[in-house]
Amino acid sequence: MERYYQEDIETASREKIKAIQDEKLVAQVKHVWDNVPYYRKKMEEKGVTPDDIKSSDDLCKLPFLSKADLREAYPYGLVGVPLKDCVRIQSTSGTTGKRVVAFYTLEDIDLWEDCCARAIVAAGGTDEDVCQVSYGYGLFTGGPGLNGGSHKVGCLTVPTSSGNTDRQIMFIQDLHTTILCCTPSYAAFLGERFKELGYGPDEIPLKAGIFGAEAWSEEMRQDIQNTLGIKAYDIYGLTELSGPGVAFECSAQQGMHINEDHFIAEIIDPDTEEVLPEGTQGELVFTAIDKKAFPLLRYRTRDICTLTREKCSCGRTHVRMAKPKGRTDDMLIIRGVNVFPSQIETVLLNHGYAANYQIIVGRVNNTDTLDVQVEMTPEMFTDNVGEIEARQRALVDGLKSMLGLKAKVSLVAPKSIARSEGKAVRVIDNRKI
Ligand code: DLL
Repeated sequence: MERYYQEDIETASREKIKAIQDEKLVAQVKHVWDNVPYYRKKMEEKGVTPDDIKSSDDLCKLPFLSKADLREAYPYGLVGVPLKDCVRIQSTSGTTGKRVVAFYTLEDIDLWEDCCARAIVAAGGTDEDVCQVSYGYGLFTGGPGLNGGSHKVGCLTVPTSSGNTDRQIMFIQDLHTTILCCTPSYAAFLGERFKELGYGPDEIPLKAGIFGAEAWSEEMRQDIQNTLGIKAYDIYGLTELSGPGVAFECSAQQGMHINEDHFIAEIIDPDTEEVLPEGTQGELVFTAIDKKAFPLLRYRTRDICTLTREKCSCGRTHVRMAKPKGRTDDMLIIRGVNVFPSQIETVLLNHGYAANYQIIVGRVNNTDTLDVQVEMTPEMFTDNVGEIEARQRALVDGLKSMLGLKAKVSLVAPKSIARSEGKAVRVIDNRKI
């Protein structure tokens, strides 16, 4: 039987969800207008006042916020409450430009942790479970968010943070950890290490994993599920909107339910900013309707995906988002063709490889080059040149039919591509240098 953390709201009728959103949005717009001059100015420029926002149907009248706004308003320009009411910040790793710094009141943290608790219960978690949180702790939201959710569910929480793989494995085995929370690439790495140590899936006490923070394919899910002997659940979120738990997967594993009592989701055309109908692929935009310290309205995530309100077998009524296909900013344009790393990953996993690969893009004589380095698994490792070449050719063909592009494929020895304890680095684009 399906269990819920907050059944009333998770299974509420669409009418009830809309009524909640309408009421919260109207109040949130007023809060932002009164307390965030940066956004008020944007509203004024668009000729919108809080009086124009009478329900969620009016959301489309509001201006968008983007990462550029966050940079411009850094660090305090989008904070909606006096700093004495903020109790914490979290921040992204920020590879380019300024980091994103998000602020929280105690109530904001409470609702964030509720979202994570919903995800843990949806993955089968109860107060009988041992939940190992192997996302990074500190500025990254993964560790603190899932840690808080795990407490709320009453799991015995093991805050290992990321890294130190053999210690992770020791705790899993000794404490009989049943739920593992980490990035999918780290879960795959833990799976490899378990295998090396001679543990089969039946000898690992884990039953579920809650994996997110980066894009991962269905094929990678199957792989992780098989090596660890678990059911693997996706979880989505971003620092700007609190962290993990904006959306989470249920037992149906058919998309992630967005916590619509806290976030309103829209899909827009990233070029025209036009709102697209349900089911159409585009950029995901979120409005936080009850977070007070960092109340972002119509925030453009750059994540590309689709939404569906089709009935879900788990009984939850909140809208579902598909696995994000990638980000507008990690979509590669190679010889004019749009390529998402996730498409390449799908081909590799379909050919029996693990998700240990690197995509290197370059430019020679004004033509883009696409180089895919893939690790052989220990089982397929060989020094027979003919066999390696045949395998490489098979991948070149597979990539050609998926992308319509000719790539160069190099098979490399097992373990030669660096592993990540957090988000994996898949793409090296030398064209930008
Ligand atoms: O990655 C929050 C998080 C922590 C989510 C732990 C899930 C688990 P940021 O570092 O701000 O926050 O990165 C947010 O990561 O816009 C997506 O591009 C990507 N992302 C997050 N979850 C998923 C997912 C955290 N399940 C950015 N699938 C987002 C695909 C994801 N991409």
